[in-house]
Amino acid sequence: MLDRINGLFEEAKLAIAKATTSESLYEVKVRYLGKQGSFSGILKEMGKLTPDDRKTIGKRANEVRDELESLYLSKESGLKRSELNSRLEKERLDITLPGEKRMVGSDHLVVRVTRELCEIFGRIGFSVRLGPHIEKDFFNFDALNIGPDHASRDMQDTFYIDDGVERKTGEFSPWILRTHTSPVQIRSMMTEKPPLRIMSPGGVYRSDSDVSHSPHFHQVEGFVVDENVSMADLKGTLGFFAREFFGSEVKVRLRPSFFPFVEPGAEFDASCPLCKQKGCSMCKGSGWIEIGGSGMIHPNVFKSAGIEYPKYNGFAFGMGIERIAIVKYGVTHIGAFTENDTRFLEQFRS
Ligand code: FA5
Repeated sequence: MLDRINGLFEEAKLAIAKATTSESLYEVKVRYLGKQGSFSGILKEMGKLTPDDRKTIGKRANEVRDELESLYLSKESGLKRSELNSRLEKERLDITLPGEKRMVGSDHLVVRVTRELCEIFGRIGFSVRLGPHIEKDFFNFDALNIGPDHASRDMQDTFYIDDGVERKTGEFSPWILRTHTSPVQIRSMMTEKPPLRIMSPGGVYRSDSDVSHSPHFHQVEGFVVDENVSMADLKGTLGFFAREFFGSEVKVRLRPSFFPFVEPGAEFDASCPLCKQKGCSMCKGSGWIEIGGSGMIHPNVFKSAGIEYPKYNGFAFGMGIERIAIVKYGVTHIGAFTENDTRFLEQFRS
């Protein structure tokens, strides 16, 4: 047994000397000195020895174990030190190098203008409601007095969502991407009681694309439902918005126009804030810039939404957020809003 102990001692010393990492060294320790290791195996057999042999062999076994333990500890501290040194070498930092500049994000121009609009209209008592982008044709068209044959229902203008139902040619899915923010008028009138003074900003979608039209753009809707609301209230509200948003000298004019959900209907223009009506490329020399649509809410809209008309009446307006941002910040093409060129976005850091 003494020979086996001495043999194992030599073997373990060699294994300790050969270990190159603290992990492989630990494996050596487990193999020779662990509970299930070679030395423990031998020590378990000591019971079979005579008392004299047990004394001599036990003494030698203890010496060998103590010596291996101390060899292990000194090798372990050497390996750990050199592992730490090589890790520090790899992680060496040259604190004299110039730092990396961190890019800080900023609000997108559409978000910034939307916030501005909420703040401006908030000052005259409008509160914000949001509507779903995936909308039912009832809210986007029918309830807004847009009949089944109206051109805006055409596939050329509206993105229909395939609901998996087979239909005859010319029949469309009732699910669409909303083409304007006006469905929020219906949703609000159906769930809230007048007086209402609501604005609703958000994304809208149309099958439309050129330098001034984008398939996904943003609108803000505004509407008031109360007793004795007049066209003068509409014009006063739009004038307040135009002065607050574009500048104190800006005027607003209404031009008769048609939208099925208002009667009378009007497009509204702002006097060009860039050239102060002297004539420039933005207003194409006319001195006026088209901003959006507006009018007195049509009785059929009140009927669909369950509002008691003529006890209550009201006005509504809607405008393109990119459109007013283009005018105020001199953006040259609508694509700049979606290209995400950081040189464009960085100009609107607030
Ligand atoms: C409407 O969408 C009406 N819902 C507005 C309205 C509300 C009228 C309430 C009356 C009462 P229109 O289709 O004209 O109207 O769009 C309103 C504004 O959205 C336009 O003046 C324009 O600024 C913007 N717009 C329309 N199409 C696009 C497009 N494809 N890309 C970017 N902006 C657009």
